[in-house]
Amino acid sequence: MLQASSMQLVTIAFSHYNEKARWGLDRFGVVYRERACLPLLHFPVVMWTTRFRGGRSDRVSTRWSTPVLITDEGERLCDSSAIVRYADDRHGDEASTLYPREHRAEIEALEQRLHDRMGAHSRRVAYFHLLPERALIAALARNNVGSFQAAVFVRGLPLWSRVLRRALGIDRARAEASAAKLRQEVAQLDERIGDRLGEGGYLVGDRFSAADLTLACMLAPALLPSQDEGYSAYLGRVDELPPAARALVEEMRQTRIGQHALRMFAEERRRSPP
Ligand SMILES: N[C@@H](CCC(=O)N[C@@H](CS)C(=O)NCC(=O)O)C(=O)O
Repeated sequence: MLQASSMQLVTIAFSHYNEKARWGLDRFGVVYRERACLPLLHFPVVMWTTRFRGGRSDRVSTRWSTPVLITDEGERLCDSSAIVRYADDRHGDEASTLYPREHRAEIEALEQRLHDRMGAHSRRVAYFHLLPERALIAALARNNVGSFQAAVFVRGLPLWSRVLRRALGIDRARAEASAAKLRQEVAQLDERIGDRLGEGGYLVGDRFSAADLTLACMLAPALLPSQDEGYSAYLGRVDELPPAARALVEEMRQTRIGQHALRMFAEERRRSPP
């Protein structure tokens, strides 16, 4: 049988869906090798790794999306939630599980809602502001993947940028609508559970769960947590953002939901083994 260290995780390195998978694996000490890609350059790697079978497309991604985990038993998991659940089923126990039995249904419902409603909107807003900023995209590439891949991406930026805009529906009108949906989602969550979050509370029940992990990741493109703050890839620096993006990030960081997400990175992400 193959060793645990032969597990392979194909990622778009800076993506929040991929951070979710890494967090789930790291939390339970699962050893894996990451093949970090940049958007669009991930296609051949995912095709090859899945032997052209891919996963399933969903509301926010194609069937060739990342993360993809190839387990030590050759199983292919092509979805971030499935990867977190895999790590949890395999290594979690009653004390460490991210899906405590008594709250499982509520946690899974929240996980799905955040995936669908928050993840795609925070991504669109982030791309809308970053794609015109060649220097920021170059830094994103160079700080997350090897120099050859980064150079290919930066060289082809006008082309990748056009393809990404079309594929993800990135234009001013839709980015503004996404920012509004993000604010609305944050406000609704705040109304529902904001009071519980101060003083060290959690989204569901009284301990850290997959709901907190998912919220932190799905909101990350609008919070831009640094590696010192706990995010495991480079997302860029808040003080280098163009003014409109910086204002949104600062606004999101000040909400109770944003504060909670940052606290989860600080307290729960950094504790995980590298
Ligand atoms: N449902 C998927 C969504 C993943 C997703 O959207 N991944 C993006 C990363 S930002 C991706 O790889 N997009 C490229 C594609 O869809 O081909 C999950 O949670 O794993």
